[in-house]
Amino acid sequence: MPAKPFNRGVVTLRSMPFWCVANPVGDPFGGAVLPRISSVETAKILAWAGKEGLIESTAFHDDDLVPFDPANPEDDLDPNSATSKTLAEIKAILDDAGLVVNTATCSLHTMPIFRAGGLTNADPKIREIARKKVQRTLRIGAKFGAKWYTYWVARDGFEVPPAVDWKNNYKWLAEGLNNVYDYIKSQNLNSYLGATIEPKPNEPRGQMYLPTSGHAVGFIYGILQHPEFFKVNPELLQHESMALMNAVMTLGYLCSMDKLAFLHFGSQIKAQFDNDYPPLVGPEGLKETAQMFWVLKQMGWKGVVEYDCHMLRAEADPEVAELRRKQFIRNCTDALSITLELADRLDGLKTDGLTFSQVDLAATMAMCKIDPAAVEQVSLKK
Ligand code: XUL
Ligand code: MN
Repeated sequence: MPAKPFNRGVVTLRSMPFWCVANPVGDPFGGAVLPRISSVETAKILAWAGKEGLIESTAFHDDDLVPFDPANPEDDLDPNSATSKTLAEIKAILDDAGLVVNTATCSLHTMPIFRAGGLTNADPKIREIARKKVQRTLRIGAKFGAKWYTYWVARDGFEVPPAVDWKNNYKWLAEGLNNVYDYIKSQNLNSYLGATIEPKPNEPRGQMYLPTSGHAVGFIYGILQHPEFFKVNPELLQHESMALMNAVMTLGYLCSMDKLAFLHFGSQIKAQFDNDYPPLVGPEGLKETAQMFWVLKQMGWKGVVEYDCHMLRAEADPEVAELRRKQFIRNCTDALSITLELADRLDGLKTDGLTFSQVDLAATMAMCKIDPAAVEQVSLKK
């Protein structure tokens, strides 16, 4: 029973990842609030959301679905392994709800062996484990028909610049991503349209090697063997706002470079740690969020919007954990609908003869559906 594509405005599909729904919402100052749920239980909540018409798509890290044992990196190739059985069970649940998989990503951040980096780890033995884990993720993604493979920069970064092997770190990163291309092609993993880089300025490392979308595009063209295969999935507002970038510019830039694959979507207080608030939740970012979807329409982009956020820890109630998880999905989807409506209201905005400030006020009135007659238009008086 394939879900109907969403196809509203610039958004073709709405995607809710496994890790966002399963998130037990701990933070560095306090532990998990919600009970942990299995990958099969998470799939069932996602299937519920699909059947409710809230989402059409999902995404996962390899170990959101099944654990990884470095001593047995090909367990997924054995049809009788616990891994294969769990994957088959999850696939049946997603298929029944008509959910498609937007992206598969390899977690190179959770296991302590990757604490000093995954693809850029200075230890060739760790890089080899990372390579095998990426290949297994690519195979798992292909089983689910994943459209993209995502590399999030994760622990590939540093705290101590003189301790970094600058002559090699970007070469190792390129080797890791060239391997993604080579493996997809050599194994005929044909569901993949391409691979994406998700930049982030810091967290979990003090500094990360691909901090912004600009760094990611430069890296793709500067060093990768198949630049046409790689695009970017920025996380907006969060990741670029952490570095005081403007999301509208990021999207205008990525569309101009033809490098926007899909969006990770949520909300953020500028210059803070990665808040991962649900879209439109939090004290700031309303204009920027609406303008993001306005600029995508201007640029003629259409594609998948994937939420990448979690419920507020303060509202996570373990007594009603499943209800909160479901409300969280509804909130994200409501926020996207509200945003699309706000962005539509910016269509046809007349800017001729107005100063920049007047354009901003006119846009705000249009977005908030304020009748110009209802305000004394002193700004337009000389
Ligand atoms: C981290 C982040 C990740 C990636 C997938 O900030 O956004 O969840 O999206 O690994
Ligand atoms: Mn993300």
